[in-house]
Amino acid sequence: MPRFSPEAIRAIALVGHGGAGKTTLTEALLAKAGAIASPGSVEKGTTVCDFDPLEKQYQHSLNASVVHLHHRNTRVHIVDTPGLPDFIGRAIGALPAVETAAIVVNAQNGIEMITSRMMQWVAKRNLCRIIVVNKIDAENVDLPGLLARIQAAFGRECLPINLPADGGKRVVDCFFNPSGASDFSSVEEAHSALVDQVVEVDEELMAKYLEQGEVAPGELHAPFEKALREGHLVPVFFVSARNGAGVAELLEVFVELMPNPTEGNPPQLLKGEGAKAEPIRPEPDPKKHVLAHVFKVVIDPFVGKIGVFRVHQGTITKDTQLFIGDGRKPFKVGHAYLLQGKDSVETDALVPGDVGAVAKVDEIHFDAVLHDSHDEDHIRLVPLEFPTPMHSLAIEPKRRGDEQKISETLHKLAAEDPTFRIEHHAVVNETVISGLGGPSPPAPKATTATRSRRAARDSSARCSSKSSP
Ligand SMILES: Nc1nc2c(ncn2[C@@H]2O[C@H](COP(=O)(O)OP(=O)(O)OP(=O)(O)O)[C@@H](O)[C@H]2O)c(=O)[nH]1
Ligand SMILES: [Mg+2]
Repeated sequence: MPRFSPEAIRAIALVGHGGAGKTTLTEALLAKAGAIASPGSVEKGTTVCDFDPLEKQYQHSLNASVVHLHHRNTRVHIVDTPGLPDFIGRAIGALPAVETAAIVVNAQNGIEMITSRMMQWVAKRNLCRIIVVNKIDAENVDLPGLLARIQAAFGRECLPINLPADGGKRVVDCFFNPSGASDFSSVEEAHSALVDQVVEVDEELMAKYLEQGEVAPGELHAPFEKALREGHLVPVFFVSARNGAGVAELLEVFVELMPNPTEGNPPQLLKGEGAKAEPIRPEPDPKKHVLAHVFKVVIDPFVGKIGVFRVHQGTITKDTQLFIGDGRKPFKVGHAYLLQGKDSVETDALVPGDVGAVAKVDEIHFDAVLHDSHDEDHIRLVPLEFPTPMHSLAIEPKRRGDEQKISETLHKLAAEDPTFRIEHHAVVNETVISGLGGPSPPAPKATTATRSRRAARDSSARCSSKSSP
């Protein structure tokens, strides 16, 4: 497998409300880049990302799923996240893995609850943002109205970087090659608005632009990245994951315009304890000591515990010895993997920007910092803010003696979901589980409680609903 320099890597999370089309779009991007032969469908349960039987049953993503593709000598890692509120902890948990969040908006439904909340969560984590309006092929969509609502809700910095044409069958580029007719608005005006916005972050370029009336596209790259980093520009991209309009162009934008690890905002890491903790800035340099962050854990019945991480500094190979957080006992990587949904592909090296995985490491846990030197301990991520679990269930074993089985299953769930909590109330000798999902979810949508109940049932447990804490 070819090695990529950090400059040739992009890491992008698709986030947004349930049903916006993130998994379908991931599928379309994988197919367009040739990573899969043809796009699967959520309805048929044939997508790379929704591989869990429950995801197929409910036709919703329940986990953050990682895939990668290659386009123009660039490796693009995509994290497809769940949009259902019950599983949103798994989407928030994945944000530290990427430079860019693509907030996918359903053109039919417009701005939804998770759209707005994601825009805030992502801005708080200092990620670069792009809004992707999907389903432009659908009937009765008001795209000019939606663009106006996006700008009213999230600011004038949300500017179209392409526009739909031929009734949503294709798109016209407004940045690289702005010419042609669009379904609404003007391509030339959209181009000028983008350039105006970008040059505002660079005084010298602004002066040149005012004097000459134009700047060469090459000169716009660095200020474009700066504008993204500072949240001064949020490009709005129109696409249809279903009919393919804009998919090739979106790949192009990911590779040409979205930040590589040297261009994005650095991850929010702290070194030291308590009040003495200070922000540190890892260098995305493959030659330095390793720093990586675990953003997802999977307990696989066959493979064991899988830690999915993002490399921020250094190079991880099969021979690397890694420490977990402040632990003193290192583990040897053995096999370094890239992920493609449920499949793992062994690779010889993971460098800054890469999203990779290790298997069979029992001590690995969500939010762990992995490093290869004692100088690099006492480093952790600025804590992620998760919604408070609002639903609790008291559970008890149906049969005496099953306590151990139930406890193991619950701890597996807690390892995988950062918002799932287990408490033992000693006075009444009661185990209470809490999560974001309500105890009686409307069919067919799955919730944390559904999974909890299912897991608990599998472990011969009986649940009784509790009032919210
Ligand atoms: N018409 C149309 N339908 C689409 C498009 N993209 C996705 N869909 C459909 O929208 C539904 C939801 O798509 P998903 O890809 O599962 O959406 P998601 O954002 O991954 O949803 P969650 O996993 O619940 O967060 C499915 O029925 C898709 O077939 C599109 O571009 N046009
Ligand atoms: Mg999905």
